[in-house]
Amino acid sequence: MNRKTCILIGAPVDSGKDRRGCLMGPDAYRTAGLGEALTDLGHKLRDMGNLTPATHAPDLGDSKLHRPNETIGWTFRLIRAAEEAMSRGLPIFLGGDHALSLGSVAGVANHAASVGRPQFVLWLDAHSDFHTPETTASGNLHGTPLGYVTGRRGFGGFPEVRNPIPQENICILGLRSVDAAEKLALQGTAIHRHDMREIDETGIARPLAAFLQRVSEAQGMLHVSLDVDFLDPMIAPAVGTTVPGGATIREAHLVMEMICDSGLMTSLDLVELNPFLDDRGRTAQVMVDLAASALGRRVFDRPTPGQQ
Ligand code: B3U
Ligand code: MN
Ligand code: MN
Repeated sequence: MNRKTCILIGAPVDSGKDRRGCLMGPDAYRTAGLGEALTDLGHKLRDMGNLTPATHAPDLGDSKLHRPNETIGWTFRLIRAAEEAMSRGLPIFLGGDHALSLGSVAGVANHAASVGRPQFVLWLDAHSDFHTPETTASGNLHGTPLGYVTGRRGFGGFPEVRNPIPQENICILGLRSVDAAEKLALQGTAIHRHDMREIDETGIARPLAAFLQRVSEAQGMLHVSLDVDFLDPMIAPAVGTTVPGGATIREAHLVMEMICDSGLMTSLDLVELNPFLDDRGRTAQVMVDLAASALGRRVFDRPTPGQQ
């Protein structure tokens, strides 16, 4: 693993859904030792502290959406933070709920376009997060980031998406809760999507290796967005939307080790951790350990079979 400059960007976004608590996420990751884990691996570390949203109109509760203006403020702020960080190192966005990825992904995509490389996105999540403000039934904007960054319509008031992610550059792993409207919309796209049934049938390495191969062939930049609910709630209970039947600790570490071996990851989101729901910090610790695996921690150094 070559040494990187890891840039921690605290993004205590809590406007993407009703239940509060994700705003404590960035400090829980720091408390669980994320910084030390990365420096122990030989990386340089810069911690930008916790951001605040750009100035925005007040949320008056008159929308079917939950706190849209605050999320708009966060999106403006995070696009800028992502663009700035990408030219200096590998940003790690410490969520915050998944609404933070409207900004982180749109921002890294702007950077990729500016250096003439294609942007790819690996979405590790129980959900597909492909709604728009028009299709969401819950009004929770944490269910919309993939809709936004692929350039779906209906995001009035949000920053314009200057560099939409091509659908075929996205891979979702871990799906087991997809709303009817999202399913219909997804089926008409080229987004690569793998549900838990497929993971049970083929193993998690196969679809991931195929995706990493495509990123590598295209000399792409790779953003990884890790939602706590990708994991099974037995190992990661600190999330508002637990869905049984998620990835095991072994599957999740394998994913991270393969990402590390590929050398392709250029940015990372850690999202949806709600420390208020945690059990003595164990979910925060699992997320820190997974980030460490993605950045080089392993038992013995050896390449993933089939990836040499
Ligand atoms: N698709 C549902 C549920 C959901 C999406 N993301 C999370 N939950 N975490 C929705 O509300 O849009
Ligand atoms: Mn999500
Ligand atoms: Mn989710």
